[in-house]
Amino acid sequence: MNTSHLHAIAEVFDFDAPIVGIETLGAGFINDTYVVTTELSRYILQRKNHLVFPDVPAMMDNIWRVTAHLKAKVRAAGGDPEREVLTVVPTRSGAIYHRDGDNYWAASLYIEGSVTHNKADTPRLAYMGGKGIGRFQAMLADFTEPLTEVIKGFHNIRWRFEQWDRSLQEDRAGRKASVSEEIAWIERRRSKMLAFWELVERGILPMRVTHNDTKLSNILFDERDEVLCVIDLDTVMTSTALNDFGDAIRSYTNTGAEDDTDLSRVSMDIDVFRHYAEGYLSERGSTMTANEREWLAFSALYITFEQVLRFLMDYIDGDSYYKTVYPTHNLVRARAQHRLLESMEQQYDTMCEIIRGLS
Ligand code: GN1
Ligand code: MG
Repeated sequence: MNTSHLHAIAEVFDFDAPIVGIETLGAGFINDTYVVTTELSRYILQRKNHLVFPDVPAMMDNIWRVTAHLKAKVRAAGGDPEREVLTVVPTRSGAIYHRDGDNYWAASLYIEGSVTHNKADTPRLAYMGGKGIGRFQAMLADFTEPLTEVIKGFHNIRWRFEQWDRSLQEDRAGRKASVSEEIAWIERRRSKMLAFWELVERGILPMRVTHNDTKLSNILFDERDEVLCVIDLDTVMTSTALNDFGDAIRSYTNTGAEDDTDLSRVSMDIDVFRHYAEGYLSERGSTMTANEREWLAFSALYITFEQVLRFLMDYIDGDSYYKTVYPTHNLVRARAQHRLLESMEQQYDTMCEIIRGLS
């Protein structure tokens, strides 16, 4: 993005002082993120990917309402709502996003002194991450307003299978024949995964406000590694809370990388699972139903399976969704996530025992 254009975009937002610099931050797969420094403070500026989020205004409205609810809770508990909850910064004309041609932009406060971690390499970090998401969900347990489903069927495996069947039929990039073994991984587990989603459809697992991208790096910690707040609220929606747990387990417990080329490095670290579950249940325990508790461990398998499907489907589609660095990147990701899934399947009984032991 051209620097002067970026400056012009940043000028639209209601920042506290003249802008002195703009730098790129991080490397998400979806949005482009910048840090804007003014003479007085710092802000986060993001170009929201409207190919992934077709209705950015509705997405920003979800974020606005959910953060307002969280801020009220934090205020009532005597906390600092500007540090413990993400704060959306409106434009000078009071809008919660800015549209520039085809692009949508949004800004938030940069929380000074906060740090993120990419890997839960200590038991305490895993525990604190679980607490962070557990608390987020507990504070939203009484949020009953409807939220827009910003990405249709995001963790709905029935919908993912519809997309999957269409992808295989179209075979847009001509890659299908080369991944028949991987396709079989998906098909073998189809009915089991659909059976889980049916519990959600039948109301046996309740619908709640969910974050939908609960990796460790989406939690800000303070200097003492206490949880400050949960960020990246783009995918906040109504779904089963179990998937927030499952997605965290998928990302926290992996002893390898999400796109590891060496599968011998990839497995689920059961100790990390235990610590995360302890932290999560310490905050959420009392707001969970018996059915949620019973299916908690399975949600890790479900979400990891979904990720194998999504990476593989994107490979088959010709890499149109995830940013990739090299041509087989999505295939490598799918294989590495499949290895993780197998490791979870092998340890599933132990995972269930751990959850029962914490009840
Ligand atoms: C995407 O861009 P990032 O890292 O926040 C994706 C998640 C995937 C993740 C895989 C909106 O998240 O669902 O789990 O990549 N987000 C969206 O690393 O599709
Ligand atoms: Mg995300």
